[in-house]
Amino acid sequence: MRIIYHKWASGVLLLLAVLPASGQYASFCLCAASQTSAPLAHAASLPAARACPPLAPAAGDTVQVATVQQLLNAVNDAAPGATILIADGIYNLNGACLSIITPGVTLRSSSGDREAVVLDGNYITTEIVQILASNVTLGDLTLREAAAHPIHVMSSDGAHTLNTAIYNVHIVDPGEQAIKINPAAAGSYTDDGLIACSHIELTAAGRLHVNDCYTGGVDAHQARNWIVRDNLIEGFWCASGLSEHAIHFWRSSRDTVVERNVLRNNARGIGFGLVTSGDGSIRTYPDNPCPAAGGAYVDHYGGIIRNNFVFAGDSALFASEDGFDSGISLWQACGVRVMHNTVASTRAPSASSIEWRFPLTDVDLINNLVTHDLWERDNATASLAGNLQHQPLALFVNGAGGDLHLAASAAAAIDQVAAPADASGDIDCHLRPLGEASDIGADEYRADADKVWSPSLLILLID
Ligand SMILES: [Ca+2]
Ligand SMILES: [Ca+2]
Repeated sequence: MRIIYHKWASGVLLLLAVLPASGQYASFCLCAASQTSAPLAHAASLPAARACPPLAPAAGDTVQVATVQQLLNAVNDAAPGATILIADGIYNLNGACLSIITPGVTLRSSSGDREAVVLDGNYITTEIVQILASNVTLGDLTLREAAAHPIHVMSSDGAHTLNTAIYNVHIVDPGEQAIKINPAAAGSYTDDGLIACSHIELTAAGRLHVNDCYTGGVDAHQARNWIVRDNLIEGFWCASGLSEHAIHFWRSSRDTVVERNVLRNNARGIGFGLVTSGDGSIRTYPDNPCPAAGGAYVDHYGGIIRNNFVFAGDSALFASEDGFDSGISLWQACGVRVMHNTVASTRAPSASSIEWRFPLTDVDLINNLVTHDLWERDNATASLAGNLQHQPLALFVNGAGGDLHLAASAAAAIDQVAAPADASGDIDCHLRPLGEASDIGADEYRADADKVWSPSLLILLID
């Protein structure tokens, strides 16, 4: 096990991340080095420091590839545990699909620069990477223009697919959903995955290639224990039709953690659950995680949504058929905790900033800050504390542009609440509380936020 500490400016050492020997990044880190990839035009809206250290150097069996054919051969012939290092360049797949059926395979750029290795489907390749084995890692890559799902995580007959890690990946213009997570065989599931530090986007050019608005960011069915953190996901909407969410776990998924993501200009931000009937596609859990349901169908069990920025401000999104629908939606979601999120839009959503819907939905909604409605629908239940709704964009550093950090003048939100123990760090990994009390929403205000994190890292290795 590797433990990373970060040296705080004051000299205090904070526990940042605990990395299991498998390389899977745990979620309870407070923070680590900032992202090093190319700056984005709207970088100001991103957290000041994210829990995104570089992947550890490749170890063990490694294979270097520099052509599409070498890449295909390496994937098809990989030994368990092998790392495939891809040389910088653009790889026009022209129909080829990388189907990983060997456990423990890592597919990553040799340089570590995710923008320097582009696997391009050119809308000819349907799925760029299929993951059908456990302990597979994709890292430091760009995947663009898949005709269907650029990444498809699936179980196989008689075997679960566990511990998928998708880390520092840039996905551009998926023809369908960017990351699809599916049980492809009855009784076998795709659990315990991680999607982190990645940028997933649908651009105006890519939007023209989406059919019947079958698109979205991350879409998971019957999946358990996934962590989706520190990602930027943007642009998932259609001129006609309602896009899937930027992040959606449903069809009896369970215990998803969604944290510190920045979601911009998506028709729907985060969704736990959607439907009230499994339609024959039901995963049951023997420990009965929602006794109140009495055995009736639940579309998402448990889980945490915390410290996310969800923003909509694109006039083209608002002008589209369905507009900006909702920031966070809990539909037939039993036992979810929704804490310290900020949802802001420059115009009213079609539905709500945050909503909880259907009788088996039972939500803890704590210390969230939104510009429009918190909406209880169709006999759902919520335990509400510390939330602020109908707030002006003036509370934020740049409310019109989507930097949802609190402005110094945001007295309505600053030092107003106590944070729950399971929301002790904010979207920038600032520990709560700063000042006299914790602040409402995803940002804990700090006047000198840029100076909090020293660039020096102290790394301790403990076997
Ligand atoms: Ca405070
Ligand atoms: Ca902060």
